[in-house]
Amino acid sequence: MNPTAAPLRHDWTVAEALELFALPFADLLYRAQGVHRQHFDPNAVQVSTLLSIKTGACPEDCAYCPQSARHEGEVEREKLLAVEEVLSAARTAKASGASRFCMGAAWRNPKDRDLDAVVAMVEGVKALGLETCVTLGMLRADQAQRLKGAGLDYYNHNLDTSPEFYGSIITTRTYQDRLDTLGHVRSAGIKVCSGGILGMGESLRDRAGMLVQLANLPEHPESVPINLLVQVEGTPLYGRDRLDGIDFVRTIAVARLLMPQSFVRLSAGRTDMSDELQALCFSAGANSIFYGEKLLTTANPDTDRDRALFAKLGVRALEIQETLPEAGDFVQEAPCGCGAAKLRAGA
Ligand code: SAM
Ligand code: DTB
Ligand code: SF4
Repeated sequence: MNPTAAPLRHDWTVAEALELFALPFADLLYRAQGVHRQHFDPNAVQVSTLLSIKTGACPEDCAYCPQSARHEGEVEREKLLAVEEVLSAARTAKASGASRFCMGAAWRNPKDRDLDAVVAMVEGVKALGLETCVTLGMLRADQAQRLKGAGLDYYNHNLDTSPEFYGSIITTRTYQDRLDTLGHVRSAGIKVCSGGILGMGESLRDRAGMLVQLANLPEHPESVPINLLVQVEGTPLYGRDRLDGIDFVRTIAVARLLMPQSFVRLSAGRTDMSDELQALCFSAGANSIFYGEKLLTTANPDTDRDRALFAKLGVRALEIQETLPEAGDFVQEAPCGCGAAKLRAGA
């Protein structure tokens, strides 16, 4: 993007990442924002909307997840939605100002007949003029190729944490399984969305370790979701100590420094964050959010609150105006007249 910027690195060490984490907060933010400004408009945020297309009854044992059949707190199960239901939700998301529609399924991996339906969903959502993302669990190489053929833009598959801490959170699939899926997605030519969760009881070294794993992939993921654990009653991680907000912002800043050209998504957990904490995250280099009142099964901030936050910060929603011909009406001037824009009022 920026020819004067330092070349991207794929040889980060955990020790180097820890040195960045240890910087005085103002110095870390200054450096992260400097790198952010080399590659991105600092006042523009990419906006995605999520839909759970198949909910609950998941055979995996991810300790954070309310959709695991192994936890008492499992959410109410729903079978795979009909294609038309998904497209109707995608139309609503588009009308509300999202530029990307992400569909999530509580599967260990998709069966080939499930993929027939997902292919139809991806084609339909794409035809609406939205970018498409799916998160379906582990993929084989041929399944990734099929999704690419359907026009899929992004595949979300998180590393979740460091290799060392991983075994205390998930035992039913390995870290290497996750890396293999990311390899299939990349080889198929689909953009990679991969990040993790903070606040699960991991150490600072684990946070550094996770970011180093992501940054040292052969190519940086185009999108890096940083989730704050949403604590759901009945899941094994319910009641863990809450992560300090400043530690969360530091992780966003280090993600920005290690992966300068990636979109860093301030992902799950915003409902529990103040506007001030979210503003710090944007200042540290976060430039993507989930927009809409539900994540997969848990709450996300009200759209009114997000529109007010964007307006207060002079932030505009990115991308739809670049990717969609009719997107000119998506943004409007912020009330201060400073030229910043906000999500369309009344959406
Ligand atoms: N089943 C597929 C999988 O695990 O790859 C796709 C759906 S899964 C819900 C997608 C991601 O959501 C997980 O990898 C995890 O990072 C995130 N997630 C799930 N539950 C969460 C929670 N309670 N808090 C924060 N993030 C969560
Ligand atoms: C990601 O990293 N976060 C999103 C998305 N990828 C699929 C999911 C968050 C889920 C939060 C818990 C829930 O709503 O069930
Ligand atoms: Fe299943 Fe995905 Fe939840 Fe793990 S994170 S239990 S794989 S839905």
